[in-house]
Amino acid sequence: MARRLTHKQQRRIKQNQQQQLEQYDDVNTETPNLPARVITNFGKTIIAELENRELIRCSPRQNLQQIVCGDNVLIQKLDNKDAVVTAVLERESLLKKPGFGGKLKPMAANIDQVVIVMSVSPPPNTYLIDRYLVATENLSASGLIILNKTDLADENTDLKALLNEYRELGYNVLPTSIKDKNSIKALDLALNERTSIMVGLSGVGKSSLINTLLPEQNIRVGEVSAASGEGTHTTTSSILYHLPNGGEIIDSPGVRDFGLWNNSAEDVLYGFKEIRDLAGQCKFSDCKHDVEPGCVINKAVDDGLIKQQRFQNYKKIIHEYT
Ligand SMILES: Nc1nc2c(ncn2[C@@H]2O[C@H](COP(=O)(O)OP(=O)(O)OP(=O)(O)O)[C@@H](O)[C@H]2O)c(=O)[nH]1
Ligand SMILES: [Mg+2]
Ligand SMILES: [Zn+2]
Repeated sequence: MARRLTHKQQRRIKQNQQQQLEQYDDVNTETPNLPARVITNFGKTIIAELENRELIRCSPRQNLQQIVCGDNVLIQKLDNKDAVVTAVLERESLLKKPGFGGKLKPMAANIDQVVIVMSVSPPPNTYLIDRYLVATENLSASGLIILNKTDLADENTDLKALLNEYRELGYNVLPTSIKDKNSIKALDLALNERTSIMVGLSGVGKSSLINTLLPEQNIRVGEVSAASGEGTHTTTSSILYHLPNGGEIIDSPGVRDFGLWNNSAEDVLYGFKEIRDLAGQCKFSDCKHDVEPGCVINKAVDDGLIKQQRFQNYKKIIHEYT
């Protein structure tokens, strides 16, 4: 569920913003500050949406933190086409992604569901799913796993095993195909009333799924890509779309490699919920869950309570990325 701010929180945020704004000489305090939502940005140019759904091109005021898709901001209009972002409202959550040199950079804000999109072909990669789930758990967001392009599955593809493994962990898992209307309906339902972001490798069908959900939204894709000068098919910046039944979906550029995420060991453990529930019960408080005697995690793997594959991915992520 999308969390709504209480009146008290809204008042506090407003007061903070006013104080922030008054520190800057370059901000015109006569012009009204209008609330807006960041739909997309390319470089320093931001496309924000006013409460009446009007889109406006903005540049950020100097010294503002990096603004991302999904941010709630205040803007001041310069004319009918352009505006300045004067403040970024407090974020409920911030999803980051690996940038160049292994540094994490902000990707999208105020997300409450991460939709991890995999496709039948090439086959899904549990290591990538688990890495996205680590990010999801640390955001306190829900995780939805999509297995797209089911129309390409042949009798040799064992979809059931993979779907069940994550369902048993409590994640919502949906097989989809842009050619199967019922699967798109199920996806629509799972996105209802939430702010979700689609993530996954390039080419798995994130944008296609959104286009199938929102066929009439092609116009906005055109608008935005014309403004950015990008004529290509592949998504190059995150874009937020409204869903007809309430809620929002953010399309994001697919990753081409697995990058470095630089999570801390605590974050990685927190990302594996069935493992974190048992950690702390090992004989040694600094147990690395390797060869130590009295390791509860290793026993749970032996007993089949923790899946071998998940434990291997946990160790791989701990070793490579911390
Ligand atoms: N057969 C089949 N093809 C699909 C399906 N969904 C998407 N595709 C195709 O997969 C290709 C890539 O789809 P995109 O939607 O651009 O993939 P993406 O995940 O948005 O890729 P990036 O923007 O690069 O991250 C396109 O040629 C789509 O037509 C599906 O359910 N079945
Ligand atoms: Mg795309
Ligand atoms: Zn242990």
